[in-house]
Amino acid sequence: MLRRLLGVTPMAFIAGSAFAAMVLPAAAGMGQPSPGQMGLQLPATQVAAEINKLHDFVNIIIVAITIFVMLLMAYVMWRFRESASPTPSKTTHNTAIEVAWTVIPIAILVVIAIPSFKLLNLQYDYPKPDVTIKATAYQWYWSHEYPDHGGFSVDSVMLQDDDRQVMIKKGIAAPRNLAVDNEIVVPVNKVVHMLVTAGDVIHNWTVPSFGSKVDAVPGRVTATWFKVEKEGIFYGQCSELCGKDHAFMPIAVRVVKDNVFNEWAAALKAKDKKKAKEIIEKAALEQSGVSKVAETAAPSVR
Ligand SMILES: [Cu+2]
Repeated sequence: MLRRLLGVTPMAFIAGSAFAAMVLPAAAGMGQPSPGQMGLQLPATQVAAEINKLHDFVNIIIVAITIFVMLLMAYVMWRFRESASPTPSKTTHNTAIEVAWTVIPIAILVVIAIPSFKLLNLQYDYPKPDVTIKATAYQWYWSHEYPDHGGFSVDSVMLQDDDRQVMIKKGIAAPRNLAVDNEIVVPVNKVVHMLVTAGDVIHNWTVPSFGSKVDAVPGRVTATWFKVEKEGIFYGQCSELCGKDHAFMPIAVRVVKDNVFNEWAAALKAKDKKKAKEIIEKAALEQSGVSKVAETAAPSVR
């Protein structure tokens, strides 16, 4: 649609996209990408919010530097063209300018480094966990174990189209290449530590709206943490090229109220998979009204 509106040639599309990126508010999804999205997915954790802020801040600096260099080049080409300056200056050194073009870039890097280190500190300063989950990646699905809630584990395999239609008929959103058969569940506003490893090759546990992205390496345990501030469904994908089905091993995290999480965990601890599934479906149906509002409101939020 945007492509059709903005012009017929690729150049016009590129110019149009650049213009749109500058003037239109970013349209992003909460917990999943949205059509025509510009910018990052909407944040659901403090870490993701800080990542978005740093991204926007650095982008402003990049745009300002690019405009400055372009204007400077245009001015130099015009001011020192042959007809205006037939005998070129033989100047080779200018101490003031040389000091300026060394000191100013250093100052810009320091200005970027300060919020960047603050963000790194936030990401790696793990608060005390309320829930710990161990994620193991396999070719090509995820297994999540809850060691402090009875040690049960949940295997998540991507839903095929037929199975997605069954969910959609029930009124539960099941986006293509993102929906899985068994979602993992975490409580809202609780600190979750995600320990990540792999059983075969290197994968990567990523949920953009949480600001979480960590490699899953066989024989090693890496970690990330998140405290999700909103209920709903949050999707991510394996982000380390791992083989032919790399694009088809999504991660689906259902964020629910504390009591719903406890019921779900108790059901799985008692090996009652049917009841656990019913609890998730009930939560999904309750949340679907909420997520519809979030979807339509998304373009104007950022
Ligand atoms: Cu993978």
